[in-house]
Order: sequence, then structure tokens, then C-alpha cells
Amino acid sequence: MSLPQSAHPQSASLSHPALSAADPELAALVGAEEQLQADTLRLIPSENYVSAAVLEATGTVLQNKYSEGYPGRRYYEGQQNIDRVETLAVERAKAVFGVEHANVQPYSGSPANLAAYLAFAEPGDTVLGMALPMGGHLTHGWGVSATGTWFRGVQYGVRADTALIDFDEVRELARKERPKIIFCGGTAVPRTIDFAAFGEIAREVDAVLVADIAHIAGLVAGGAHPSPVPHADVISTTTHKTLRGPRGAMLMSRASHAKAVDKAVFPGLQGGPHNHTTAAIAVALHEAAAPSFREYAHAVVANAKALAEALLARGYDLVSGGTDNHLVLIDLTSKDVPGKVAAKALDRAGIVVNYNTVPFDPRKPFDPSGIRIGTPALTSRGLGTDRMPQVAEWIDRGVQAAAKGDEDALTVIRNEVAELMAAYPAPGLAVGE
Ligand code: DSN
Repeated sequence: MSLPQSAHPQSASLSHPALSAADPELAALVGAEEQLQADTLRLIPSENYVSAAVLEATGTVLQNKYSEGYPGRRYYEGQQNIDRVETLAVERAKAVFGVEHANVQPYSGSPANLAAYLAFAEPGDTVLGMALPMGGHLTHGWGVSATGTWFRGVQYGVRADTALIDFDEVRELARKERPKIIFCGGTAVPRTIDFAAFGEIAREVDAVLVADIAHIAGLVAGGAHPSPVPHADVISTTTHKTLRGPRGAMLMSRASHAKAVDKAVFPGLQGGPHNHTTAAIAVALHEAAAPSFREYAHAVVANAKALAEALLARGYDLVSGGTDNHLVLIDLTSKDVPGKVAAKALDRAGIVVNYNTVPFDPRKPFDPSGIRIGTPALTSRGLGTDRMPQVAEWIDRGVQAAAKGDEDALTVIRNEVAELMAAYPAPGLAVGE
């Protein structure tokens, strides 16, 4: 079988006629990326395929406008349509997540989280968040981030025996350190986040609880993960992961925090909102309100569970023993293959993952023990639980090939992956349809 990956690199660019004519070099790169996304099995849990409608919205003339301010109170004229676009996005966010207030202007997740600091803490104040190597995010007070240098980051982790969040530790740290803000959520948390437990601790120490649901927003919207709304003061999320929108972010909160949140985003931290992104967020939220999105969210979780089961059956060590959500964290220590070596080999096999630390990792973050995989993107292509044993088999063969340095085996897998993916056209891509 020939490799579709490089067979028609220019065909995708035909769907961008103006770009192809004006800048063929750039158009060819876009076309090649479309082909790559079509041919490969994309398992990075923070990535997805947006719909053609979301893609179109990001490419509209809305990007030509400056709109500093909020609907009805802008510093620029000509906002008749932009105000309605932003209001639509805000109202849809409120309806989908059941929140009293939504700000759809943060440029991405890190600025959204920084706005939460600006709204509820002063430089030097203590914040409590999950340690990055335990599954947290840089912006939850980790040292190399501005949030860990301008603020005093205190970090909690997971239990060594279960790899689950240690709530005794969280409570003890909160009582001792009296943080202004407690962050929950993360980037490598394969289990359900107990927002109620965090809420109870935050209330006890009078801290603002920020639930960062960037990874699981789509699962929350689709009812496949409990909602933080009854427990968190502020909810931060990106819009481009399981929520399947454009690259952007939102902050949601109780009405009582609306003013502080809005003031922190603009003028506190940002200038003009990216209106084309706001429009695409509105489209994504419209899609997330449809019954089919509930099915999608539940299918993401079912696929992740099936993939985890198939990997366990092949003798893989999974952090926490499995998953409740979209994400599986594999500890490759027992396979004698470093995470980075495995991730790079899998990439050559057409399986895109990222290397990742595992809790208590003896190796360094740039060369850690694990790989992180997830099912949002493959579920968007329509793969179901019946395909997960095959995905696990490819991962297993890829890891074994990485251990042996068997490039031929990786090429064989790459061909098999491309053949299967051709049967599942990717949303939003001109190729393979
Ligand atoms: N970089 C994102 C992820 O991959 O999880 C988090 O910001």
C-alpha cells in the first residue's frame, strides 16, 4: 500500500485558492498539515478537530476589528455586529455551563488563569495548586511560571500508592498556608476531579476556588464529567480541547465575581478581544448545546476506558490504574523505554502523542518516563470502542519497535494507521472527504 501521507501534499491547498495564489509556499505548508492531520492517529489529549463551521468562523472579517471594552461599552465605534457576536458567545456559555457570568475574551488558558490572579490576589500572596509533574499546569503556581515567581506557589500532589489527589494533604496545606486562591484541575489528571471536596476546603480557609477545566470542558458540557459550577467561585477553560472550539479561553463565575473577572481581563491584562475567535467560540458552544455533543462527550470517555483496558491487557502501567475521562497516562518504566524515545518512535509510526512526566518521576521533564494519550480527536473522527484494541496494539508494537530501534516496523504501523484513518474523514479537513 502506498503512503497517503505524502501522496497528495498539494491537493489540500486547492481548498485555499486565495492563499495558494498569494503565497504558495505557506499554502503548501497548510496543505501538508491538513494531510498530516488526516493520515495520523492524533492522541494528544488536549487536541481535537474543530468543525468546518468553527474553522470558517475563525477566518472571517471579524478579525479586522478592534473592540476594547465589553458589549455596549466599547472604546471604538462600529461595534454593532461585534457586540451581538460577543453577547451571543456569552449567553451560549452561560446556558451550556449553567453559570451566572461568562467572559469570552481571554486569549488562551494561561492569560485566563493570570486574570484570575489579578482579580483575586496581590503579588506575593500565596496560591495553592497542583504540582506540574503531578499533573497540574504551569499557571497553577509552578516555579518557572510568572504565577510561581510573582506569587508564592504552594503545591499539592497525588498519593504515591493510588496516584489520586491527596485531599488530606490539600486540606493540611490550605489550613497551614491560608492561600488566597486554590486551583484545581490540570493537564495530566486521568481521574474525576472532586470539585465538592476542593470547594469545602476553599470555603474553610476563605480562599477563592478556581476550577481549571480546560481539559474536560467538553466532558462537563456534555454531562460526561461532574460540573464544578456548584463548588467553584471561578471556572477557567480553554475552548479548543474537548470543547472542540477555536484556540481561545473563557472565565466563568458567580455574578458576585463578574466585575472583578471582567476588570482583570480588560483592561487589567489584555487589549482588544480577538473577535473572530469569539465568533468561533459562539459556534462551538452552539454545537456543544446539541444532543449529538452529549453523545460525543460520552463516547470520548468510553473510548478512553476501552483504550485503557486494552493497554492494561497488554501489560502497560497506567497512572492511577486507568481513566475516568479522556486521558490515559502511561508509565513506560517497566517497558524499559523512555517516554521521549517512545513518543518520537510513535510519531514516525503515524501515532501522535506527547512524552510526559508521571507522578514521582525519577527522570527529568524533558526526558520523562511516560507518554500521555487521549481520545478527543479520534472520537471526533468517529472511531468507536471497537477500534481501541487496534489502537492499543499499534501503541504496543510502536513501543516495542522503539525499544529495538526497528524502523521498518514503524513504517508498517504508519501504513496501517493511514489506511484506517482514511475510512474516518476528519471534520474540517478538505482532504480525505
Ligand atoms: N498545553 C496544554 C496541554 O497539552 O495539556 C495545557 O495547557
